[in-house]
Amino acid sequence: DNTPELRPTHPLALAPVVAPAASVDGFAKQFLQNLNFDQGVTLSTSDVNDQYLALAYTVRDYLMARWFDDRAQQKAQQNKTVCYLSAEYLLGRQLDNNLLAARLTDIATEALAQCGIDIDDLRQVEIEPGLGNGGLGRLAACFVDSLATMSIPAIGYGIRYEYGIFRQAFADGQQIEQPDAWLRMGSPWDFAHPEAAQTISFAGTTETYDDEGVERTRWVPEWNVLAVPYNMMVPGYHNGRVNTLRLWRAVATNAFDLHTFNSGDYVESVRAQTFAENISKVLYPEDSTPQGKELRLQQQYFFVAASIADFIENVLPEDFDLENLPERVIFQLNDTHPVIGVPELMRVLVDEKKLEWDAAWAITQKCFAYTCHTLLPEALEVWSVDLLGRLLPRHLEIIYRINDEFLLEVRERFGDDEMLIRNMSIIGEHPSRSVRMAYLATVAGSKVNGVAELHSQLLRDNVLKDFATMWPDKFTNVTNGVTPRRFLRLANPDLSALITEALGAGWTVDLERLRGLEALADDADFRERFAAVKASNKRRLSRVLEARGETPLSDDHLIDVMIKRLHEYKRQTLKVLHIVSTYEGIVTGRLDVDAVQPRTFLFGAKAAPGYGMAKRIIHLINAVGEVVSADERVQGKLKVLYPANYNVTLAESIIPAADLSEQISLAGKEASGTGNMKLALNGALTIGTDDGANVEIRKLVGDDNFFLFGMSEPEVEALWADGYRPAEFYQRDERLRSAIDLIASGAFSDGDRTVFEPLVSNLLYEDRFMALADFSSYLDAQERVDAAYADQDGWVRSAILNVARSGYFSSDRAMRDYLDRIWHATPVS
Ligand code: GPU
Repeated sequence: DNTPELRPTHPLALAPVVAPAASVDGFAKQFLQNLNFDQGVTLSTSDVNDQYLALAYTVRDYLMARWFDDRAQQKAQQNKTVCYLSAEYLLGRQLDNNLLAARLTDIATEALAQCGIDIDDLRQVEIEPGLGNGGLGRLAACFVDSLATMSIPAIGYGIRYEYGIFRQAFADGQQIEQPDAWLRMGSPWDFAHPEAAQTISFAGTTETYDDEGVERTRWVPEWNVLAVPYNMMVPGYHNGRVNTLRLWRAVATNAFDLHTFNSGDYVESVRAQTFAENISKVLYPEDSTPQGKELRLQQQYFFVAASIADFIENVLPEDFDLENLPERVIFQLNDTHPVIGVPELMRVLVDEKKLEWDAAWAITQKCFAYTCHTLLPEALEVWSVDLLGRLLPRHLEIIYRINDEFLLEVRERFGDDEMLIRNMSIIGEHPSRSVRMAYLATVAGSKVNGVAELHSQLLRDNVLKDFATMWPDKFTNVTNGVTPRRFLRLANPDLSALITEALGAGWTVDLERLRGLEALADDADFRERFAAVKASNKRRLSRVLEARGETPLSDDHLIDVMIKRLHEYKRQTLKVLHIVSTYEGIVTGRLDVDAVQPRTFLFGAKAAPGYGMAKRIIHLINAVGEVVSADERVQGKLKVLYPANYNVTLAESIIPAADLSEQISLAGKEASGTGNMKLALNGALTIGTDDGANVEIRKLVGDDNFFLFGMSEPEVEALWADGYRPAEFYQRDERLRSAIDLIASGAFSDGDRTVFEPLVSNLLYEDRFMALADFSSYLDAQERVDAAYADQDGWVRSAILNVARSGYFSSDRAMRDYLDRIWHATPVS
């Protein structure tokens, strides 16, 4: 489809777009052509980055024809499209995923080999696009993978940050942040479409005007920027589909400097362009703790306004009647970050398309659905009315009107209960006037979902209780999932091969088939092979760590893994207390050394740069690690490893090698967790609290194959209500006292007692996340782990059962649940 208006006559121009031949020769030819004509080098003068880029372009070339096809087909079929709106996509490396999806892995490997190149060398060159912080961003990446694999017409919309999540380094055990210049070496997986740019406006005023006898409002903005889309292809697995991830980059408009910064100073005005371009410059590195910064609101509005306009103008047919919009689109709000899209769609419908308010509101309510990802009060995003009104004056007016009408509805339903009105209002008054984005999303959305059963229940019972009373049917659950392509098939090739041998190949798109492994858990030969895979994954991880300058793993160690963002509620501190206690127990002779299994504690975690306590915890982990790893008295027994800059790429090496998965958040705090799923799926046993999706993991894998500990959520509530005094636990529990005293004594800070004092006194006198209350239960569970690991046969059996029973946690299943319960979209035929 080469633009028919051009009336081409050349036969090539009339022919359909075809991919290069799917053969070693076809691949080699395209690769060399890209190397020569895109990279401008010959094979002999090329370096490894040239080769990597040419390889990536080649894979892209294969996907391109399918991507054109899918666009054309979606346009023709006019199916309902899922528009996933997310400020974060934590994609991880693209090369292997795309080779796998397009069945090109073997062809590419051989074609490159025949060019004298080892494809493994090129794999290492790719810098992963880290356009997200953690679970929420990675979830979005899993979802777009599953949507493509299930042939659902879907577009992922987001921001093309120039700098993704910072690179973490350690200096003297403390985190330092370095900018993530991921675009520096080229960006072969996305391509710009400047012709489809959108102009996005900000600030200014609103005014009313007479529109042929009708009074209307319009926004007179003060400045604007261009949103330039970059498409990334999202190939489905072995189904020939390619969906789109459309990420927006901010570019100054030509008029930008002239309009607003017309100082007559040419150099100043060019410099002022960077103001506009700052919008997509950097990802905010706070996970679950929004900062309320103006630039962040600019980012949110920027990408959401561009996405909505893009969908209406470029995906819908020209003459589309917007009354029918809900039949063609569902905008899924990935947490509150894109919620400003609600008043934006209202503004487009009412101010621009001139629909009546009520009609526009009816449409808007059907077009949005909201996923909440948290229970922490500090994670619920609010925007100050001052700031929002300054940056988006028309949107604030619209929000006020939405709120007025909503509160009328509340009064009609519940009477003039002023307390209730204050509690439910989209506008909060204390400590200062602000817009509660979660409430706006709840009022506007057709559905509101939590991300695990417990989480959805707590949303209904606590955080959004009044709304759930008002609209019980609005609330639903969709338990998270993870893509088995990346996190099993690619990350764990040996286990994948073993599974395929046992069950056939279909499991990659039908993960419940893993159930077939249950029977094999009792097969000694299969257990042996499963154990051999785990051992080989540990050796592979060891090589990866060595290449990063870390100490290698010891063969016989239990690999105990805690990989997730550093956050007090996730309780890395509780993990440290266990390590310190075990260390102290061995050194003082309190513990029977033979009962303690040799263990390596492996951490991966970044802390938000401004989160002081989290950074102190990192420092403590590293300090404890250094002392423990160097102490001859525990040599061969205990080791602590904390490789810097944990990211998706490193996760792909750690997860397949893990024996034990630490999921130890305080019950009621972790919305779901998704690392817990990835680890169970790769045969790690979980030690965990009854929190988030742990609850469902435990139910599925069975109590015998899961180490449960700690208070339940109702017990947590009861202890709080009772008045929680952590120091009492310290007084009562000798093991706890010894561990804390050792940290306080300066044993891990060269005798300096001040270094970790804030951390220790926080634990003793505040301990918001009740690490001390769960400590003894946790240690007991760890003793059960040691005993279980001593029985290798039993352990491997449990590990196999974990794999066999984790099929439910495929993001394909999560997509089916979204489709059934919320989206009601169907696959393209
Ligand atoms: N999550 Br809110 C984030 O990663 N970032 C956030 O800003 C917020 C939530 C996580 C939850 O903490 C985690 O429990 C969940 O599994 C994940 O989102 C995906 O739903």
